[in-house]
Amino acid sequence: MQTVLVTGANGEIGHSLLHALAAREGCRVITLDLAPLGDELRSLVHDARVGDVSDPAVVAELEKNDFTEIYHLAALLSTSSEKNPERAHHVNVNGTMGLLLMARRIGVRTGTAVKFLFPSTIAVFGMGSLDEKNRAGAVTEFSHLQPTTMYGINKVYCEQLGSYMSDRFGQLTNEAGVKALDFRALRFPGLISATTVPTGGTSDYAPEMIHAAAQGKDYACFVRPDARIPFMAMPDGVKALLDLAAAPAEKLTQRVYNIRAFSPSAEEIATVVAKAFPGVSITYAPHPVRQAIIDSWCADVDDAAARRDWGWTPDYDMQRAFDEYLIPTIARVYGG
Ligand code: AKB
Repeated sequence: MQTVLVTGANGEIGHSLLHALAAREGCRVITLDLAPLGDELRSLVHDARVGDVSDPAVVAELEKNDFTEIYHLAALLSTSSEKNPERAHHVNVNGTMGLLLMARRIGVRTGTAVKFLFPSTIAVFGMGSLDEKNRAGAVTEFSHLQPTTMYGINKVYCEQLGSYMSDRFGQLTNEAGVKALDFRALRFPGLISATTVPTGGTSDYAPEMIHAAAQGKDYACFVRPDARIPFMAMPDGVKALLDLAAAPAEKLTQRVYNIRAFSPSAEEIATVVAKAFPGVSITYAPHPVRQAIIDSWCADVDDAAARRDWGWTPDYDMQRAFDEYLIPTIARVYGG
């Protein structure tokens, strides 16, 4: 029996991940979120805790469990973090540090390395100008790491913190020489779910546009038509997390991996959405702060390392994501 912790379980990734974990044999899932889980999600898990991941008392209670895997999804996303940078730092950095230390202590106690799955982001990249962004194209894990947002800074730091604690601090702790902590991170592009709408992110224009159109509502997009970042359908995001968690440690040549599926401009997304849901109007009203964030993120990432080391490949390109996942599922969600 594996005991798995999912923090931020009420968020978009959490919703889909909990369904996938519920289908796994021999898996006891404990969740943590600031808000109680809805009835449907509650029925999928063993124990649903309500609390703040950055609260040491909450972490002390969690620590009584012998977790084998932790999916640390709780975070303030990019737009929310710009509105409240101090809170973002507290949750995104201190919350992660507290959980990493907890995971390490559990690994020491149980003699089994705790796998710590960390969703990082394309927000760790920082392009100095649009020209630099266009010239850079698909960036590797190791270049352009000059984030311009609090969220990006928090995430790139936590990638390094988790790697440090696994590679140095983590392995020194068990008498038997067993590694206590096995940190693995994925740099997610914008994720698009057919069943939930995100809040507080800057890649939100794509899912907002699709969900608005599916309800017959017009949409004013908060970035320019030429804005381009990579995106991915949510089932691929969850698949990537589970595949990276399952990958044999000896196959992994790095702790942090880029992943991607497709990289359309806002206008290319709008064209597909307008065709799928005719009659809605999509206009552009760029928001200066959010546009600057998108301009600072890369146009695409190079995910060759993930493909090579653990066989990453997305199931959904843009066409398939819309035709076989987003349009049919969203139409059902909104009843027609
Ligand atoms: C955000 O927009 O903040 C997130 C992300 C790309 O990490 N969706």
